Amino acid sequence: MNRNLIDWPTFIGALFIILAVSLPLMFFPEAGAEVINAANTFMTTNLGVFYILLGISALFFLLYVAFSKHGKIKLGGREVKREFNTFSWAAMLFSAGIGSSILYWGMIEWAYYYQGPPFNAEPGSRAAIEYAASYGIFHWGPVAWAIYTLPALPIAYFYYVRKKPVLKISESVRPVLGKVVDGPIGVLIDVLFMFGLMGGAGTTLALGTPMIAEGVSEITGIPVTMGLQAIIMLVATAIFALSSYSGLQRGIKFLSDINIWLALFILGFIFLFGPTLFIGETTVTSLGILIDDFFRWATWLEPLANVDGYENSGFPESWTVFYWAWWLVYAPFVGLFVARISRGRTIREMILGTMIWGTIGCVLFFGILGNYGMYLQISGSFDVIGFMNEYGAPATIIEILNQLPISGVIVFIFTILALIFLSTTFDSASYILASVVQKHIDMGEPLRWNRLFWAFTLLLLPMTLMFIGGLETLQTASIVAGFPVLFIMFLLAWSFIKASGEDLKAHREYRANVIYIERKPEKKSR
Ligand code: NM2
Repeated sequence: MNRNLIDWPTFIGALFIILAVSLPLMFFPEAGAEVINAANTFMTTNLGVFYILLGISALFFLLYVAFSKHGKIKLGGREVKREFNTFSWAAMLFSAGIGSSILYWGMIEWAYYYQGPPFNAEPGSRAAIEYAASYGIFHWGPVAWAIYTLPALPIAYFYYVRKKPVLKISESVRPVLGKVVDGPIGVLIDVLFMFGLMGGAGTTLALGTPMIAEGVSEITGIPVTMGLQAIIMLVATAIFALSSYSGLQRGIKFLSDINIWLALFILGFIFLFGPTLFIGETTVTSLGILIDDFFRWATWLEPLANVDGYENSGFPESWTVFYWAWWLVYAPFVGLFVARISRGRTIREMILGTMIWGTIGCVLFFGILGNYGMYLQISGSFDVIGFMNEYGAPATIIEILNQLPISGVIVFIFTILALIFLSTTFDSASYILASVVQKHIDMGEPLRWNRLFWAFTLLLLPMTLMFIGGLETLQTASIVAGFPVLFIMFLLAWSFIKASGEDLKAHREYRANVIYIERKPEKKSR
């Protein structure tokens, strides 16, 4: 065990902040839940505009970078080959950034919009149905993926072009903050990012566990209890701890590949054996609606509620702002991960690849899973909404699958898929948390005990909260944990432009299609 490699202030700082949040919640669950809910409401209502601006600016920023000369820079020297082929690369970035939540929301998000549509549409009306089919794709589409991709730019740039063997957020803002990052501010940036990620992971686990539990209960007949949910969390942890322990090339890549194949199977099956034509047509039509309404949705904050009989629906706060906050807390982590696997690509390939593959993947899930459920509702063959209002979302998801042929097999595969999807997010998260608390990782991998340690720590807060009966509180944890990350995003974007701009100035082969920036490896710091 090499203790010298560990960056103790960050390690202890992160642990401290997690305990500082978990312990009071453990001892004062009710008061704790109240404080968290109040903070959520305050943030989404009063600070929502910042999240909305972040989303749309991130999208334009990335498009600019991709098509400017910054986008031509290759990550790594002239001889460097791509470390992963495009399929594995796309599979890994999708599996890391997307977890079991896509199965949850992909199946059921439409049902919420159908009943509570945006823009004052009548619940259940034609307009509501159109929004229901397309708004989910918006919340998992290009803006969301732009939020994910932004941090990858400076991180990949410093890692592969400036050759600093440190995978840290604080390191990526050095061009802007200078030596300040070597002090407590640097530690604070890393700790806040880790805290945000834990909040986001909490939201994921709090949504995924009850759904997997419903699946297990459907297959085995065991009722859904807290005990069952706890066992599921432990099994998921065992899987992702093991995969993170075996590392990037073996464990993480292996699980991601199975994940994608199983997902393609489920999607293909529902598409072919469900209402194929309806699914196809509705998905395509939704894309049109989304493109047509894009700017309206991407900037909607409902300032004119109460004028002309418009009611305040709370839609932007509870959906768009919540989503952007959730993508935001995961973003530096996904950035670190995407950066790590993108050696040998150009910045443009990394940006467009992540945004395009990511969006296509999400469109497939929402188009197929969501429209299948919506078809059952509209055609009257299964009252999804009635069932959901009575038994809740997780049970409804499994019941929708039960309407398919060979539903036993499908529920089984779906449940396994949800478990693996959850694990592929958490294995990369613990891998990245471990990297962040090391001084350097020398192109290799972070220490094994360190990876295991963070795998189990990720479980701590959700597990305690579940036992005190507060998984709901955790479902919106991303929002509270995410606010500081907003500022970090801004620093990251600035820092990338500053550093790559300086290097490009010194660079001669200006007009080439791919720009190689050769620099000597920089010294390790901190
Ligand atoms: N995002 C993509 O729970 C998950 O699937 C991981 C969720 C941010 C909405 C991320």
